Amino acid sequence: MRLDIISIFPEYFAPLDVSLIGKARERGTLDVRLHQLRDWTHDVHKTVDDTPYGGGPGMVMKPEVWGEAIDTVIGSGEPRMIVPTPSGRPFTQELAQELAREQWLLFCCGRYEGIDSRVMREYGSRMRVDEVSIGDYVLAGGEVAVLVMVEAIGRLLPGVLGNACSVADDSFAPGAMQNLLEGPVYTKPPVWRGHEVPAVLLSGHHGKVARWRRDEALRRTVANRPELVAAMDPDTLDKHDRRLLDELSFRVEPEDVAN
Ligand code: 6GU
Repeated sequence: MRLDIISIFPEYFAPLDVSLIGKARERGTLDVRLHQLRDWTHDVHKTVDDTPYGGGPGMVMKPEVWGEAIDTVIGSGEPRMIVPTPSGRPFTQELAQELAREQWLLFCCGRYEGIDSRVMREYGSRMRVDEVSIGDYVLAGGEVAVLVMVEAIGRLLPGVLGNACSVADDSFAPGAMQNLLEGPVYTKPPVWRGHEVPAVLLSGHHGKVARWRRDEALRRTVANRPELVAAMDPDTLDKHDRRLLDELSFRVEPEDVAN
């Protein structure tokens, strides 16, 4: 996969040199190219922003600079363009999987109040452009959001993770334990500072381990993300699930209701 990133702070992307993503780049699975937006300015101050039309606080990134930068980076190609912004569509595991199937992604990092909207309009008529948010909070710029997205996408590329199963097992992977967060995990030693590993995990009883894991996943999801439990298809809840949810005082639609 080719991945271009245009930013006024390309230094933000130093973490892409290390770990899984760094290895993927060394192997050629990922071809990451960083670009300094200011290289496409023409004034001595290398100005990338200006005051917003209509007034209001902050500064808006100028369209001409972005246009020249994007034209040069893409040439006659048509990457999928991603613009990180808190006003974008949510970045989810599903979107990460969709983007991991693309051959070429271009990330355009805004700072200040964002990029002049005509840039997204202009390129939106030539290629797929998505404004994407990584969550309901405001960052100072899109760089960290792009790091998040590149890591989420990169680990899905064939051969990037050592263990193919660990991707399928992810909390939000379709077909994992549907809609449930992953429960707690343990390794050796069996007792650490007086804290024991749950005995069932040492029992070698695969059925009991699976049931215990589902219970823990349900408990954790009720505690941390109750809306995910509320959104579960009630038909996917067995008797044991229902009893556990009842113990946790989590209300679910009763079984066998005549429609
Ligand atoms: Cl993608 N950018 C910025 N600046 N803030 C954010 C965001 C993106 N996603 C959540 N907050």
